[in-house]
Amino acid sequence: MKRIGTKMMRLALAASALAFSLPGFAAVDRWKLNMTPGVTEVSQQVYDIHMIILWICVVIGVLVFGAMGYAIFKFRKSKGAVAEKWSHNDKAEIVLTVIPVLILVAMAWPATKVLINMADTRNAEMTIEITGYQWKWGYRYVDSGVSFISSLDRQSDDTRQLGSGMDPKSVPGYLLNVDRPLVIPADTKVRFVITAADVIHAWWVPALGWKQDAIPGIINDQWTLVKEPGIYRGQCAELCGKDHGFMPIVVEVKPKAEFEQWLAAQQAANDVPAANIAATDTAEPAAADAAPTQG
Ligand SMILES: [Cu+2]
Repeated sequence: MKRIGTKMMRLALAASALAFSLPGFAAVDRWKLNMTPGVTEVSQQVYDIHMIILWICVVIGVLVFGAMGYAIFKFRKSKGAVAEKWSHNDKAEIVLTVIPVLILVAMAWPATKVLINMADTRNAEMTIEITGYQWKWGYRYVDSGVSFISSLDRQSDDTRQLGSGMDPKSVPGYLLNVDRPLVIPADTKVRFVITAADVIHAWWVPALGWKQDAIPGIINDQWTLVKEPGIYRGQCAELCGKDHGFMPIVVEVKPKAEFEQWLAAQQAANDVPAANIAATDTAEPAAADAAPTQG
């Protein structure tokens, strides 16, 4: 048991050393154990709630374990302590029920407020449809008809093949880059409608503060508003088959004007009437060796 534990520990350390030693990804802090505050108002609210609840738990933990420790050391048998005989105390039961209920309500109140805000996709300025496939993401800009597939970048994909002879350390952003990132405008409320074409996936970019299941036959929605341009990364977060670990997400947030230029260029390159795009999207073939139902 101990040997397995040590082995697992070594594997985990090796994996994290590899993940965090990538050139160009120095921003990933090796010892950052806490949640990220993210880059949106929602992600900041989620972070704030996480911190409030964490500190409430710390205070409760200190009080409970402190009282336990005190009782254990102060009233030990070797010091001549004798257990008192009592079975019931109404006052204690009421106090110990009411206090936790009040704490729970105090925590649920702000959490529910953030959840309601997260679910409010009204007044979005644009809509993007996200479709999960084994093992890539489809993006469709509903208002303009632009659509494309975003898969693991070629260099990572070649390198990861068994016996490729290529060194993952030499690939910048190994397994984190895609061939075509999702591009969204800064300072714009973007609504996402999220679904899947084969099995359950989940679209997750931690900096946006939420994770949403992509389920065949069901459309979930979410929204974001990123103030600052930048590149934000994520992963499929629902085990979806053998290449689940090879369908990263890259979101590129461009200044509004630059985004408009980009979109116009895509429209010109796509040159497909909007009606046809939906049809080509769903015609995306699922891999034959896909896991049948497991999400
Ligand atoms: Cu997936």
